[in-house]
Order: sequence, then C-alpha cells, then structure tokens
Amino acid sequence: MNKQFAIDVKEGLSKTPKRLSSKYFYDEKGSALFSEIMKLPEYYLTNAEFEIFQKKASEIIKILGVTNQKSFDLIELGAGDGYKTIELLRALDSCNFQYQYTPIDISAKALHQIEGNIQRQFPKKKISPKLGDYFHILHELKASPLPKVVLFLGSNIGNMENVEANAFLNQLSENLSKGDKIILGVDLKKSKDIVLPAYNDSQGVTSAFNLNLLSRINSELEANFNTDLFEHTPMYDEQEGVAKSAIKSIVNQEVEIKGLDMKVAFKKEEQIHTEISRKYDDSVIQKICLNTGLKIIGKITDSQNYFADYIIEK
Ligand code: AVI
Repeated sequence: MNKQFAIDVKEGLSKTPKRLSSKYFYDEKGSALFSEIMKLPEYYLTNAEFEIFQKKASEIIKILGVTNQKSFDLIELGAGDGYKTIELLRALDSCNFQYQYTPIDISAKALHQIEGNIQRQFPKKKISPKLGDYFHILHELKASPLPKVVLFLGSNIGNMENVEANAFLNQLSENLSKGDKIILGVDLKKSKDIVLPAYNDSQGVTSAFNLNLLSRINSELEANFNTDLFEHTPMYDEQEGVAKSAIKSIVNQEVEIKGLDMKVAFKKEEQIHTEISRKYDDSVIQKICLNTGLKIIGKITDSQNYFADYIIEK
C-alpha cells in the first residue's frame, strides 16, 4: 500500500470542504486517460504548445543564448511522451547544437516511452533518462560544469497554488547556477468559452479521469465508492484565471474505506475538490518568480495567444 496516499486520503476526506490531491490522478489508468485528454479537440493546451515548438523553436533558441560552440545540458522535468520536446530537439540538431538531453520522471514507463519515441525519430541520439524526484536528480546534476536549460512544460505548474509554485521555482533556482535557463510552459488567461470545454470534454474523458481517483481509492484502500453516484464538476473563474475540478455526490450517501478504517458521509451536492489548473499572465508569472533569484527574459506565444513559453534566467 502507498502509505502517503493512505495518509493524504484520510486527511483530505476528513476536511471541510473535502479534498484530494490531483497528484494522485496518475496511476496507470489515470496516466492513460491523461494521454487521451491531450489528444482531445477541446484540450487546446497541447496543440498550442506544440505549435510554439514547431514554429518558433528558433526564437526560443535565440533567447536562450546557447551557441553551437559550447555544449549544454537540456533537462526536462516530467517529460511525458516527448511529443513537444522532439520539435525543439529537431531545431537544435538542424543548427548542430551540442547538448545532452536528460528527461526526469517518477514513472519508469514514461521514461521508457520517451526513450523509444526519441530513438525512433533520432536513431543516433544518446539520451540519459533519470528516474526519480526532480530536485534530487537536479541536485546531482548540479555538479556538471555545463550550462543548463530546464524544461517544465504543459502548464504543469498550473496544478499548483501560487505559493506552492513560488516554492517550487525557488527550489528549482537553488539547484541551478547563474546564467542557467528555464523554459516554463503555461496556459494563458482567457475566456470561459475556451477554457471550460477543455475540462469538460464532450466524450467524457476528463470526467473519467477525475472519477478514476475514486476507483483508485476503491482498489488501493478497499473502499466502496459507487462512481455512478458521483459527478465530475468543472468550474472556471475568468477573473481569477483559475479552473477547478471537483467530484460531486449526487445523493446523500455513506462510503466505507476499509483500508483506512473509516466511513465518510456525503450530503447530496457535496463536493470533493480535486484539482486546480491555473491560467497565467505576466503579472502572475512575476509573482511566482518573486524572491527566487529568477528573472523573465522572454515570452513566446502560439498564434492564437492561448499558451506561452516563458524563458527564465537564474
Ligand atoms: C497536467 N495538467 C497540466 C493538466 C491540466 O490541464 O491541469 C491536467 C488535466 N486535468 C484535467 N485535464 C487535464
């Protein structure tokens, strides 16, 4: 049993309002559902960032200030399948840049997938995937004398509250040397008509992704959630630029979680908060970079201005 999962579920379901962390979405089923989400027509984020890497990689490279005279480390945090990164690698290769690509992930399966994808596209390229905690590995890599470019894409930072994002960037900064760069991919603030469908797709994949958290509690903690009696509930606050997802109980009910030796009562309409997906503008990015020793040196957006990759320097 994953001990921390048990502790967090117990604590989260004892709170008012109830909450569960989105970091627990990604079991095997959840990761497969997230891969499906990224291909949905409503989930514009992936295509928008892909377009940036496909069409504007040379602008990114210019801001990074790397040259083909000197090698550098290209490190990706939570690389996924590498679909977007491959475009950046292609652009770097076309100008004969020398670099070592190191994807870091906590999932061996994800690393295996990215290695396979890269090998298929660039049969001669050597990559050095690292399995484990981002900061632990970055700390080890700090000893390398080469300049670093760290990729944190896909608006993954948006799943953190601003205070958490600021602490994350601070920790990232501590593991970098002066002059190292970060490419931070973020979804931009925009109208509800565009954002909400991305979290409430017509095929119900996002709903299945959210409700899978209850199935995970059923299988890992011996619970009896009936997922038919709960509903995926997406929200978007346009002023604040925050999308939130919750799971709503559609009846009064009680659920038993044997593995935690607890019973949880739900009132009809009661929600469990599961995820925040923050959207950004320059002022929010400045806020999360505050007192981290990091400064914004560039911003590249897609043609619709939906998504941005900020270039940040230590
Ligand atoms: C991983 N993360 C950036 C996604 C997001 O957009 O917040 C996770 C997701 N949740 C629902 N759909 C996608």
